[in-house]
Amino acid sequence: KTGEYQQMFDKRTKAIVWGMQTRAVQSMLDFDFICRREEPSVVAMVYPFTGDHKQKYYWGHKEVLIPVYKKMQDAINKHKDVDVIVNFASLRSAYESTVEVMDYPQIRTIAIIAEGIPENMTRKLNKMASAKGVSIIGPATVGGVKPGCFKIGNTGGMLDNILHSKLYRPGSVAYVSRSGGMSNELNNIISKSTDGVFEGVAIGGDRYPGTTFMDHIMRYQQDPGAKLIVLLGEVGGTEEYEVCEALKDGRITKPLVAWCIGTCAGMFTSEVQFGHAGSCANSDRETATAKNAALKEAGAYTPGSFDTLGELIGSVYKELVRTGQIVPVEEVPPPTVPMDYAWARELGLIRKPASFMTSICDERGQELMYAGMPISDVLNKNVGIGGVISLLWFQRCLPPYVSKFFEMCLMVTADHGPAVSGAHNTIVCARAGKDLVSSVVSGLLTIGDRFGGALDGSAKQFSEAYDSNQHPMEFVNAMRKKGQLIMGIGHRVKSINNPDVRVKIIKEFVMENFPAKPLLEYALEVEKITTSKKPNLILNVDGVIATSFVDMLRNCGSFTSEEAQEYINIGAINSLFVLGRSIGFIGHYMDQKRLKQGLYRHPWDDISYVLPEQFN
Ligand code: Q5B
Repeated sequence: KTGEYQQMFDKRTKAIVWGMQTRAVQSMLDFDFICRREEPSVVAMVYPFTGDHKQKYYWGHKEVLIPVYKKMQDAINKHKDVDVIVNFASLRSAYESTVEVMDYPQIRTIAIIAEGIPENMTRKLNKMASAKGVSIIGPATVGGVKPGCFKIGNTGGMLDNILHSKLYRPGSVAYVSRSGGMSNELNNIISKSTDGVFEGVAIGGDRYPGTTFMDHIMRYQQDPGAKLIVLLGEVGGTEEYEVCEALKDGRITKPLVAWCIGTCAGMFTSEVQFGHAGSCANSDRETATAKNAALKEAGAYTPGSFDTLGELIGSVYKELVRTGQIVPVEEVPPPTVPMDYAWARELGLIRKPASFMTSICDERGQELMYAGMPISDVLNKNVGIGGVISLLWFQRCLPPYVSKFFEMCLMVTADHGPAVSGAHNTIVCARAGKDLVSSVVSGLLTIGDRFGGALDGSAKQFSEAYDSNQHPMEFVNAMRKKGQLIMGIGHRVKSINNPDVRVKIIKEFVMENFPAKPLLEYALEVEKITTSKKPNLILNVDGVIATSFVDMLRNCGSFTSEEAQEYINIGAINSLFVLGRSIGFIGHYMDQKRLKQGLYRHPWDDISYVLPEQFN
């Protein structure tokens, strides 16, 4: 309180923010911190879409927790010292939330940020506010700022801008504007030409703002801290004439620098609607030019154009200093606030080694890219699932026959009935009531050397034998001597008498389409030897895919021999079976659920109990 005059904001002003506007709240707290406030100005947030909880913010270098309430009533009851609401509600809910807030007598000021609130509703709000003695700033505004004391939401822009305009300590110039964007420009102009802003409010661009130019100018007139008043009006409306009256009848005695923007409207042949709902001249009186002339005539300082507004403010300020009405104070640098990581990085001030690297997919731009190919091209060029595999697994477009090979492998390995290890596990898991992911994963976990995961071993064993010029017979004997099974050879049910059609399909395709297939041919020689010993020791589906895969890597012309070997070494050859069989496992999961199959219990007669005898 200064005499009779009740300040709207001071160093102890406390606010509740309506809406989950975390950036705006952090911006308010950073402002408070550089203003050397003792406590944050935001004491609570209200957000009806979550339960009561706490939200973490920075207070300088430290972290603080600010409570978030579901209900405004709870926030108000817990924080009796709050008299400002910063209402970020959307245009649909701003009316209701403002009406609710006005029920609490402790609330003296409400800033309404939303644009587009219907004018009839704004007028109702204004009527209610005036009956209850509440000041509304807005709607359609960024808010306002009182340097050194309090800032509404995002006013003043980012911290570097706030520091640049010295909003962390009060100056002598109080301004009122319509536009939030232009209020930023005023902060800049005023800080350059004077000792800075004392207070600034953007009343908002709607036709019926909650508080008007006059409301704020009359506050500034009474406030001893405001030595010079700046009014930045605009085309549309007639309120500037009330300011003229107040200048003429002596209600405004402090020097007033005024300018209405939108003087260019006269250059257009028809009436122009500028950005704000209220910025359109409905008569000659509402033009910026007419209002500037009237303000000048009434005794306001008016520049020749907006370009010289700063100079004019500067010269009026200097006169006030010269006559001792303003005594500039010594500058004290504000405390430092750590810069946000994202902002510092954008400015190129810091660098940090990335925690992980990726080289196959980039989703950051406008369009998702698979290894450099926009997703729309992936579809327009019909690269198919084989093409997508080429891009995401190998970062390149492989020849069409390779894509076809991939797709065929996926098709033939997609399922092999419910009896195999993986499908069995998926079924048991689904019947135990588990979800899709758990059931499918349970099936996938069975893929290994014996079941479906022999591709890697097969690729390694056959290629090592082939590369070291081992005759197929030598290879078979050497493996037998080592007591090792040949990966990719043998099947539980398939044999030369009951051939595996899947193997035949892949073999024929590779023989016809691959430019060279030495490893597959080598494996077929091995098969001749193993099947001569036992008819089920055929080149199985794992073996035919694995050896063909290696032939593709080595001979399709898209890989160096080192790259081809790397894929074998890193265990990439199992990939086609894993992907293909996932299709079947998903099918089995759905099937069991659809068939409403209950919990599976293995029958006792199918278990041989071989317990130790000594306890019997
Ligand atoms: N013997 C697959 O064995 C099976 C030998 C061998 C040398 C071999 C076995 C094996 C290597 C791993 C492999 C992929 C366990 C299989 C798949 C997907 C599937 C599955 C489906 C689907 C079958 C009998 C005699 C013994 C052994 C000798 C056996 N394999 N010698 N190299 N590879 N293969 N797995 O019939 O002298 O009598 O002691 O481990 O490639 O998983 O449909 O079911 O799509 O889902 O149980 O197709 O071959 O034979 O172990 O009783 O052995 O043959 O040493 O000799 P069996 P065993 P001996 S495809």
